[in-house]
Amino acid sequence: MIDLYTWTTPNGRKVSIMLEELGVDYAVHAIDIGAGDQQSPEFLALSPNNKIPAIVDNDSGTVLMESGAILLYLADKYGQFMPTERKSYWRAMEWLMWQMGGVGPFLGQVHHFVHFNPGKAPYAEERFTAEAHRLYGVLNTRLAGRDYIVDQYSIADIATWPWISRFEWQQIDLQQYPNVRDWYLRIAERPAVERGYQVPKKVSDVPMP
Ligand SMILES: N[C@@H](CCC(=O)N[C@@H](CS)C(=O)NCC(=O)O)C(=O)O
Repeated sequence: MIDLYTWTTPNGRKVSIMLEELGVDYAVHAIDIGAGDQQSPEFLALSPNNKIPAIVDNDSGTVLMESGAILLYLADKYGQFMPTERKSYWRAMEWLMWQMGGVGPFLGQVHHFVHFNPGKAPYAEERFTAEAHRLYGVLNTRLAGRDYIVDQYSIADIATWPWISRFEWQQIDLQQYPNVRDWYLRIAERPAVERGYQVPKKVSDVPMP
């Protein structure tokens, strides 16, 4: 049994979507980051960076924070959603790192400055909005002629999709990025994605462009 500590955010949903895709048994523990649950000593013992998501795998005694590490761990443990052929494996790793180092941090800043605090820091709004468009452009180019980021559906897609699901907060018109839009809708149709999106609780339907 796996314990998942999470909240209704893109980084949290990556892991609930992965667990739903794998069809494994897991227990959900809601860490309300708006209420400051992430600062509790109990959670800090699991996640030394005070951020969700984190997992405890009770089979192996593994405790992990960082969504990218958790996705890699689960892909390795269950032998799914990560290509095994060497070239594709590293291509998927490359795009997973692109998500972790680019999409997550920069789109997160768009949420902060553009969605939650508009008008307070025009330079930051302009800078992070421009970076968001650049990242959407990169993904749009990568997805030209491809159904998924690397070969088959993989953790590169699972890591990236929940961030794109916040396109409204980012004030992005997905029609401007048709390959991203088609990929987004393809993944949104998966029942495991629909279920994973609603963990630890439903706040809305999956956004549709
Ligand atoms: N690099 C981390 C980022 C995790 C992260 O930023 N989590 C956010 C929610 S999406 C959080 O816990 N924020 C609470 C806080 O910053 O206090 C990962 O991918 O797991």
